[in-house]
Amino acid sequence: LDQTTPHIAIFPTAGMGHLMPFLRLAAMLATRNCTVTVIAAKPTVSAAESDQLSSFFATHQNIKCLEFQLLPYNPTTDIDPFFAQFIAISNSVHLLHPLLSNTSPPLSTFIADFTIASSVCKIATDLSIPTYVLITTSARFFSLLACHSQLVENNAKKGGGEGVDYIEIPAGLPPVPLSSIPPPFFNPNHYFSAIISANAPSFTKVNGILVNTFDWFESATIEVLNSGRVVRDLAPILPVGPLESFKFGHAPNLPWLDNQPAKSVLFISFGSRTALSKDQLSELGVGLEKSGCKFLWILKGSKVDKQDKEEIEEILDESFLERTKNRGMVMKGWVNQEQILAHPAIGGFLSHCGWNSVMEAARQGVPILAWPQHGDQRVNAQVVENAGLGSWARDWIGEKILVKGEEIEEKIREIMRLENLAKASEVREKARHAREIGGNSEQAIQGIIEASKQ
Ligand code: BUP
Repeated sequence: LDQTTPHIAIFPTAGMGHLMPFLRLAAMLATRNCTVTVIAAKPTVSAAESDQLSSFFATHQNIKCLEFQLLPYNPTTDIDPFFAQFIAISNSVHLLHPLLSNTSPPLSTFIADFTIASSVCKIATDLSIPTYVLITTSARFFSLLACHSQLVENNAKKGGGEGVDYIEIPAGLPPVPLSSIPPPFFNPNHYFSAIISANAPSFTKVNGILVNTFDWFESATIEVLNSGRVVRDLAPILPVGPLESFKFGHAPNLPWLDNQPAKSVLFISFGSRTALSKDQLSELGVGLEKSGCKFLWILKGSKVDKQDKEEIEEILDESFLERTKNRGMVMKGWVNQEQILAHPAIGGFLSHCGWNSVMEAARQGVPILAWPQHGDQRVNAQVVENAGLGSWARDWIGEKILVKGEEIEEKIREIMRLENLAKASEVREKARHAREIGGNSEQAIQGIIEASKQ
């Protein structure tokens, strides 16, 4: 075994929000003199995932792909297809053992998604190699996952949240509004909750918990988690973010954007899994039009892209498209989001606050107007606001309420103000320091590589 080039296996699970950070980490390790194998579970849920995997391996030929055919899983109930994939991967993961015990060179470290942490821990123990989990959400939301069983128990004692506005977190971390916690979190019969309870115990068994965040951005949370006071014997939290973007086959071809003045365009995307209702999309159009702001809007018509067949003109009013054609651009399909956020014309980001999007905006210094929808997004939106990267439109409560165009107009005007850019630039500088040689995030990555050589 060549002790100078460790062989690290990387295992993402389902959805772009989980795949992107793993591919980024894989590329970063490969450029830091590691042999890297990415385990790609097939079939994927979305076309975006399989396209991304193909283009990634085409442009990173030094990274090995281990195609992992999943056992068929046919849920009897109506279940979110991405959750179904987490379960399918969990059900198949034992089949990995023989594939990983014979690799050449032998594996030195295993880094996996937290949704399969327990099974991966067993394999890594058998192979006598260190295991890490990579957390694809904020350290703040992770603190809820880490003490899930305790929070569920406390909630049950308090009568299932009746009359409770805030959830207390151990060790003096600020309480979280109950309205920010996804309801399935407290429902032991829900897949989301079952996945957390099955895997949270391994947070004390792994060698480290990598989080795509940086010390400056979430310092208080990271410090408290690492004090051992939230969960006794919790593995060390290692902030490794913001993860660097990897090389792509081609640059975005957006001549319209290239011709816009610096920092004048609002970028709008609700991530890979959130489709707003048609009524809400139309109100967003009203808000955009009234604000007078230039915009680049990535439109999504359904949760899984394979079903997203409608044309832009079938989703948005044609007269809106006609009236705004000189100062706005609406697109469907996959764009390279981080490259767009890095574009000099982008001056704001209306975002659902998926955590990767937050880290990309931090890395590029783009102020966020947070319109979280579900899952971890409200907790992430609070982190964004606390760090000074943007503001959270708190009253826009997820999927249930129709937010009117006038309210959207006002918030858009606010986020495009110059003072927000100054604050976001400061965040960008802190993010860059974390990634420089000697910065906390870079040191954490180097620590994992060194530990893999032993
Ligand atoms: Br859509 C889209 N291009 O067109 P999040 C997304 N992305 O590069 P999500 C593109 O996918 P969860 C597109 O830059 C980010 O890296 C984006 O992850 C990229 O949101 C990733 O931001 C999306 O975490 O995940 O997918 O909604 O719901 O798990 O937060």
